[in-house]
Amino acid sequence: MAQETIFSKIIRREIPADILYQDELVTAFRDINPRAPTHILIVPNVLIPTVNDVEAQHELALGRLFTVARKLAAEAGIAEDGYRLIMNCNQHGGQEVYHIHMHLVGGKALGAMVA
Ligand code: IU
Repeated sequence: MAQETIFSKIIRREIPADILYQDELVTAFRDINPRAPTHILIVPNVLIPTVNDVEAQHELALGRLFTVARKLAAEAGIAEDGYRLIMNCNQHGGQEVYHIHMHLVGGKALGAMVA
């Protein structure tokens, strides 16, 4: 059984977070340490520690990350200018919280990828 992180407590609303969206599959909240004017985390409600742990049964929730990202980008007014979606995996990927999450980052020119 994977170890829960603080994100599970946010999803269950046991600790405060600026939650922008929640449904039966995913939760989106503002990153506590924003790296851009818009920095939102979109997470599956079920605990999946890393992308290496993704299985076919997760496809619905992981697909929902994208439809919610699209909706929140539009609501933030950054859809047309553009934004970046990021998922970090393990140590070399810079992952700090082991409950997979999509970063929605925008509101300024981010420049070319990568790293
Ligand atoms: P990473 O992809 O695991 O490196 O990103 C973790 C993010 O979670 C990072 O941007 C943190 O600022 C953010 N975060 C948060 O928003 N709230 C928290 O309670 C914790 C981390 I812990």
